[in-house]
Amino acid sequence: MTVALTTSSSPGLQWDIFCKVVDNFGDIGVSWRLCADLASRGQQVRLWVDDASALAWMAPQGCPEVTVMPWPHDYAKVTPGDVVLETFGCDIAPDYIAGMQETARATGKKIPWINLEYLSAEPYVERSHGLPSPVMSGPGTGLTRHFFYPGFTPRTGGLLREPDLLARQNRFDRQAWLAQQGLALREDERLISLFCYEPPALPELLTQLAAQPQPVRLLVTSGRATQAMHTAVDDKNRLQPSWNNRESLSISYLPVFSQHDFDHLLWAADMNFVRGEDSLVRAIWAGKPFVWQIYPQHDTAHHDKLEALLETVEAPASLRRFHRSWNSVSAEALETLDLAGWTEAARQARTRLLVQRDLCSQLLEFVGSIRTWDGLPLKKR
Ligand code: TRH
Repeated sequence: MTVALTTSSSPGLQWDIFCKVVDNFGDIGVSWRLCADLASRGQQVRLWVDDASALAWMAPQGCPEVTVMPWPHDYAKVTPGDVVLETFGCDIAPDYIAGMQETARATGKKIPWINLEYLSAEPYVERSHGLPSPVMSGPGTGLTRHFFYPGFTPRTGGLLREPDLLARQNRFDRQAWLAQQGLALREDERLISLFCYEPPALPELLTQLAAQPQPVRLLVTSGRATQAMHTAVDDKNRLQPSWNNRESLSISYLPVFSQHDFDHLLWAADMNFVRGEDSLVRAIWAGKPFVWQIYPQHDTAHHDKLEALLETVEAPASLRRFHRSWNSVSAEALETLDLAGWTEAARQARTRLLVQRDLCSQLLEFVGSIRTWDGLPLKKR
């Protein structure tokens, strides 16, 4: 069942958003973008997070309507917000849930409680989006959680896309931004950004890039991608010292960027290698050809997830083969890069998905519909 959406929105509500950082930057990255997006639409947000350290570089300017709060916390002293959202089933503290229960008892109204799920293009997303799940045990017994699934079709919750994203993109001055980063390029140099885990095919990619007729500059993001690149380059230098003799490949190692500058990197490059969840969406909005390294799961469930995404973006056959090798789904040699051939598909996928309503608009509407059913006023208490 899909919950019917009304056209009402929820102006000026207090949101409590919970985030547990499991590993990497996706949990906090998605949570922060959501908080900032909600704030830009007149909502007040408290982000309860167990490790806020990445925000120092990801969002150094903060956001006026978003307050970052520590988790754990003494929730007995906290009045729950008008909306509660847990990201990726992160299990809100029982004491906080007890406070939600208290509010329900005192007012006879339940606080909308949303579980924001992981992004996938698989068919189950349409079936599961919006489903209510009554809580049967623990301090929340009798309350109802609602599942909100991001996705790529109109019957899903959509993708994060800030109202000013396209205007920012239109204003973007590539040359000025590259100069600001101290990236002096050769005129005919092609730019490829690299944000990845440790893809076994990385040495193969380097061989391919070093053999390109046109010079390539690889912009390697900080952290795991940089470590993986150092290892791959060291190995190549040891085993095949002449691998880049033509010097057509040069490598720049980047500092950590704010999320805004991370977007700029994807807009500046001619092609982007991305990973995880948030950077995939940003690569789609960049409208440049991209290769996705999916977050690996032990049971290989990510294989189906990868195929679903490739189908959704209508990736050309060669790009699909490239993805399978890059993600170790197949043992085939890496397909030859085809920037020209893959560019049109990336542009078309972006155009198709821009028609879809963005995640925040849909979430506001969804919360509005839950509040209406439960007899809560649309306006702030
Ligand atoms: O870091 P990730 O691999 O996160 C992953 C995935 O989300 C995965 O699905 C999840 O299960 C796992 O975490 C726990 O990739 P992702 O999702 O793209 O998040 C990276 C964030 O880091 C994104 O918001 C962009 C941001 N970023 C910057 O802001 N500056 C930078 O310099 C870089 C490299 C990234």
